[in-house]
Amino acid sequence: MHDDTQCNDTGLDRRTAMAALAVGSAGVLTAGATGSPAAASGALAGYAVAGLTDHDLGWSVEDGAYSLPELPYAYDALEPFIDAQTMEIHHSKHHAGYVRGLNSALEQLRQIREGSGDVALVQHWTRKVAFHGGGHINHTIFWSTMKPAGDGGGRPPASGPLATRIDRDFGGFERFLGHFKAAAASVEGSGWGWLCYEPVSRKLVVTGMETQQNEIIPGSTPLLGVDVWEHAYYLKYQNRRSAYIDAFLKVVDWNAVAARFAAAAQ
Ligand code: MN3
Repeated sequence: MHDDTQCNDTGLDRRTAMAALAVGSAGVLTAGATGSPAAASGALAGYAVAGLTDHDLGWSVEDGAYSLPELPYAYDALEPFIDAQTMEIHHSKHHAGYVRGLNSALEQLRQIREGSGDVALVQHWTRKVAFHGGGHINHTIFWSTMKPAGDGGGRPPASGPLATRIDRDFGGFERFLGHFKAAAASVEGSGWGWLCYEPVSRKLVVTGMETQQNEIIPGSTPLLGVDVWEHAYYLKYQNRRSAYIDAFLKVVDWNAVAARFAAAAQ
């Protein structure tokens, strides 16, 4: 298994990475915590974050830091598809670790700007912001696009703009599912499978993501992601990643995905 503190190889500069985290909310990260200008738009490691608020991300202006947002349901709510023990560890340990890592990296960059930190480590801490910031955002989206199967989770969109667009861009929902599952299953090592909205071509796209931020089309907006890090499924599914992906699809909140699409495609 991979640990949550690994670095990555993204080439973002500090300003880009930090500005990116401000997207979709009123100056999250940049304004209070760091003194950097908040960006009106941008991209964290290649994707734009539409529809997430300060509250969603646990941002506190007073503290100048993030906190772990609560789940919108109980740890056992997604049983039997996602087991309670995995959910609890995933949220309270792994997601919490990304929040801690993000706050720590931002604090280090602040100290560098104020002259008490080691300027030679700007690239290192910038990469940590991209990695842990990506982890925080990805998991926040992940939790918010699942719901219990008994409460409508897993029910595909029967109609509406998202259903229409999936038909147009993928040739039907089943073809989309095949593409999405293959992309997620074939991520090498730790990463994610995503359905994104790509604003230049104005199309839905499916892509794999390496670790928490790499290999995403720049500027695309994540709509639905499946976490395929082993910590997301190994307790229940061991090496059977595809079985876990099938189970995940039983608890997708397609109404939430449709809302994210509506916000992204405006
Ligand atoms: Mn995870």
